[in-house]
Amino acid sequence: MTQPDYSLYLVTDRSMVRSRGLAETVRAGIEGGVTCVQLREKKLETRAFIETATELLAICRPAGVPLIINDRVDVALAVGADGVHLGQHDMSIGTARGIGRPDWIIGVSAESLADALRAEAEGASYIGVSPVFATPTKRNTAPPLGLDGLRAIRAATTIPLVAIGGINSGNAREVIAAGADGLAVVSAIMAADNPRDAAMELRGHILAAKGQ
Ligand code: TZP
Ligand code: MG
Repeated sequence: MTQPDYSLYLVTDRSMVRSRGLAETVRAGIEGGVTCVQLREKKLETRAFIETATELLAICRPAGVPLIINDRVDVALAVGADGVHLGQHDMSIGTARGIGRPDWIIGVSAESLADALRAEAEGASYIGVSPVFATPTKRNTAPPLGLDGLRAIRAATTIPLVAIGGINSGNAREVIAAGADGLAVVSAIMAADNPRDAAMELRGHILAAKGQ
């Protein structure tokens, strides 16, 4: 299977989208160049979660953009999503691989070099390096790893790295230069006045930093 394109990875947050709605924000992001979407819901009940995932899949799939579900393996299975993203306290990679489709993308958040090494050894598809910078979007994160922490994880691992936490168009290039294969953003697109333009700007920085 060819590697998914993780380069501009949108993580959803419905609290940021105001009246335009979650699905329309995701659609605009994809129009602007988002290459991968993670549906992240911390408060939604199961039925509404599945309805939202179904709605996003109808937008992502025709665009060739993978839809990954945060934490909820059951929701990913129910809707036929492309994989799951697991935190350090969520289901283990091995358990999720045993339940999910053989071709599932399974991403794992790593808050340290040790987490990253373990995720790779356990068969993660990619590592979410979390957080690179401090961010108001998520409370209770581990201390920021910084660009040095990202470089250290890049030097010690071979699978794709997706950097998250405080990433925006002002620091996008340096995060790619430090070894990230992709940039995961929440507020830079979800809270933007124009999510399509915000995604286009980020995409431009990513392509420039990768020399493409
Ligand atoms: N995981 C680690 S940091 C974070 C998540 C979900 C939030 C990142 O949000 P933002 O707005 O892109 O800084
Ligand atoms: Mg989780």
